[in-house]
Amino acid sequence: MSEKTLKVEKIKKNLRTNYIGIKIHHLTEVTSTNDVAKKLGGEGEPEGTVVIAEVQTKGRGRLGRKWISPRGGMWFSVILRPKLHVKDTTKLTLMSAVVVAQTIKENLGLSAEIKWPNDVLVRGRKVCGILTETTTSDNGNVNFAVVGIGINANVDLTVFSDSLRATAMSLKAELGRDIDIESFFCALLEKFEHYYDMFKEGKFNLILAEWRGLARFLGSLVEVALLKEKFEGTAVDVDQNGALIVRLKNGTLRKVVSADVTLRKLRKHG
Ligand code: BT5
Repeated sequence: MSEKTLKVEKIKKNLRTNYIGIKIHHLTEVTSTNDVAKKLGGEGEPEGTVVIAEVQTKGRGRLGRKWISPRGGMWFSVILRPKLHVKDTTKLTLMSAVVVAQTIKENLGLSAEIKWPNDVLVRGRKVCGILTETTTSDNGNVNFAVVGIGINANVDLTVFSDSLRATAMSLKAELGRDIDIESFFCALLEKFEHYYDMFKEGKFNLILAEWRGLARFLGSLVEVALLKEKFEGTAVDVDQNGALIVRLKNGTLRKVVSADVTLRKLRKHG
């Protein structure tokens, strides 16, 4: 068992939010914070409750992929109770990507960018992944959502495999020093509440506008990998529901709801 490094008391003292993170379950080791948050959500924990762990033994990404979650990382889940149809779940992921990217920029001065749908990158390498899961009623309305966010905060990259080191980055490695975990986490939760309030006020279009500004890959040539198919095209935009719009070589537009996107050739800027 590892020791706890996150100081929840310090967070509680400094956190300026009304409901996000007012209740924090801080665990030494879990399978996945999303598992714990889903259980707590089912038991009626209030909106804004956060579950954070030092280590995850079965951290997961989309489609059952593994999320490597060693010590030093920020592995947490937020329970939300939005009025939302399940088909709009991606909106919460896009919102959370804006939250993480903006916090990295403002709190640490690094230039973070977003890759559709759920990655935050620093200098083209993944520092954060987001996994939003929901439980729904028969009509498809969301009972509650769990937004799981994994940030390679003070992760030592030597614990990653060679292949993961080629695509991943940590904030510590990028800065050459440990980040102040508690102050970063407070800033993140405050921003989360700000954007989630906007979301609940029906202002997703404003969040999407910010998302576009952070999504440097828009306008670039990408490869899109679906479960059973791959194709190339130019990433044009995201629509109101968070789907990616890709222009194929023959000029037709194709909408993608769930996929992996790899950058092929970056659009020339300026
Ligand atoms: C994701 O999936 O990026 C979503 C990751 C969500 C993690 C959080 S941590 C808190 C909560 N509890 C959980 O169990 N999950 C959430 P996806 O887009 O499918 O990307 C998965 C891929 O990212 C893997 O197949 C690896 O290639 C790569 N990967 C795994 N661990 C990584 C890490 N720590 N940093 C960067 N890349 C990683």
